[in-house]
Amino acid sequence: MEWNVIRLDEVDSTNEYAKKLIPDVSEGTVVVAKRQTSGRGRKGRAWASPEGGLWMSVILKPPMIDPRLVFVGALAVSDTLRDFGIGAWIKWPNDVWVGNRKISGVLTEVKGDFVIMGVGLNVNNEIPDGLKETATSMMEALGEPVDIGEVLERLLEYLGRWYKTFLENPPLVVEEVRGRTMLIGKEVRVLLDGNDLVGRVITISDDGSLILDVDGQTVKVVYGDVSVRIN
Ligand code: BT5
Repeated sequence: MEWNVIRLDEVDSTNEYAKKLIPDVSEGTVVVAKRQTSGRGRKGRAWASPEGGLWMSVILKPPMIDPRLVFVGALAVSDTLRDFGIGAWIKWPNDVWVGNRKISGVLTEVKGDFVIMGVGLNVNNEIPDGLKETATSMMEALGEPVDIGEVLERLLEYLGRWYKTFLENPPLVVEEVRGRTMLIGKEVRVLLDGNDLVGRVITISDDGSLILDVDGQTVKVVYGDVSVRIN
């Protein structure tokens, strides 16, 4: 993949900025900002984006819109972290965690034939007060700051590779996520709108959904706005 990087000092959200470029833009355009004034997670939740973190969106035009695309982002982040000596695991469907703290989140959005894949990764940024118990950064994990340019370069390299794998063979991407999640076998609570599911994770199926055992019944949770808590 040929990446074409647009660098901004400040923006509301790189995903919003990227969306405005569509459709007059080519696949592989990347928007990176030093800080976001209203970075977003799923469902309009706020994403803390102070200076020092990596906040970016890549514009893709896959032949099909597929929820498994979000795994491409999570796998690329986890590979990048590994290169810096940080062991991370993927929390289905869109998070990357180091131990019991979130270090990165992926937000994919669709506009027309395009997918905007937003990736937020805490690098050298300060973790805001309200998130100190639940979030971490590369700097915190390593005890020293890292070269954010190098992080971006690695991340784009891995995004390109995993995107290629996704295009050729999506189940292979899922297989890799399965191997990098700590959820399998765990008791979890899946927060669905208004009705939580509690069960044991059996696996992540090839189509990308989470398969749970809920009181002896097999339940399939499709990627959507669900959060998983380890019980
Ligand atoms: C996500 O949402 O994890 C997706 C985050 C995507 C952010 C990127 S940054 C570049 C691009 N532009 C954007 O505007 N967004 C994307 P979700 O699964 O809904 O998780 C949101 C939750 O994560 C919040 O409710 C907080 O609890 C937590 N959180 C917020 N900021 C965080 C941070 N910097 N580090 C770790 N956790 C954070």
